Amino acid sequence: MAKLTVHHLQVGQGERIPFLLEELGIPYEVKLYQRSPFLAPPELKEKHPMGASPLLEDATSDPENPLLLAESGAIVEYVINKYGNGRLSLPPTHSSYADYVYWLHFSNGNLQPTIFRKFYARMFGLDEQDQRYQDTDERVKRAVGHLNNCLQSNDYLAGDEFTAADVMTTWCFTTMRRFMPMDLTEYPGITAWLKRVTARPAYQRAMKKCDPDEDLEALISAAGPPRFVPKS
Ligand SMILES: N[C@@H](CCC(=O)N[C@@H](CS)C(=O)NCC(=O)O)C(=O)O
Repeated sequence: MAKLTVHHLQVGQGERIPFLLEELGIPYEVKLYQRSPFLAPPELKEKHPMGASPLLEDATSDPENPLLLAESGAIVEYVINKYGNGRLSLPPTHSSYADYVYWLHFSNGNLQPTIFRKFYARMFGLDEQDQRYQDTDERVKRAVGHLNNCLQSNDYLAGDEFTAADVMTTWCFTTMRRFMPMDLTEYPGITAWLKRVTARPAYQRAMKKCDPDEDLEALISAAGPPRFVPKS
């Protein structure tokens, strides 16, 4: 049996891994870290050169010297292929394989960097009338609109089946909005998908373990959850 520990910085993308492990029915433990005040506390920074969450510790092969893996996308592929028998992924022979691979990588490779560019434009004081700010805003709308179009005609990102692409993307429209407010009223494909995905028992169980204080209704509402306020 796998001996897995997920290191999760609370209110963050680390929740993806417990969500995946719950879906796959793979046992794990979770070690929680609190933001200090916004970023990782020293204990998490010491664990890995990047000091970011999630981290997966796998003591299955060598309990004395467990493997430590960072990057949520890498962890998702590792778990699915090593312990999940490929479940929640689509094989190359599947007609939606290209869609699966595309959306699996879209959240970390495109959506998040696009949203953070706008976040920094605002943080560094660019006025909303500034063309450079407007360019970042236009690109966010393009990325979110693109995802919404996909979800207007499909139940899940890769088509009819729930896959790891949905696991990777969910937090971008739930917990991530605690840092990057985004109204989803104009994106009914995304809000309907959020309801479907977050109603899954695996998501509910994962969030109870990762962030029991989060208000799940607020996380999926079109208006979005309240801004994150660090504990003093
Ligand atoms: N691309 C990485 C990003 C990891 C990351 O930046 N995680 C955030 C949590 S949402 C973090 O740990 N931030 C704390 C810090 O950078 O100090 C992944 O997908 O795992």
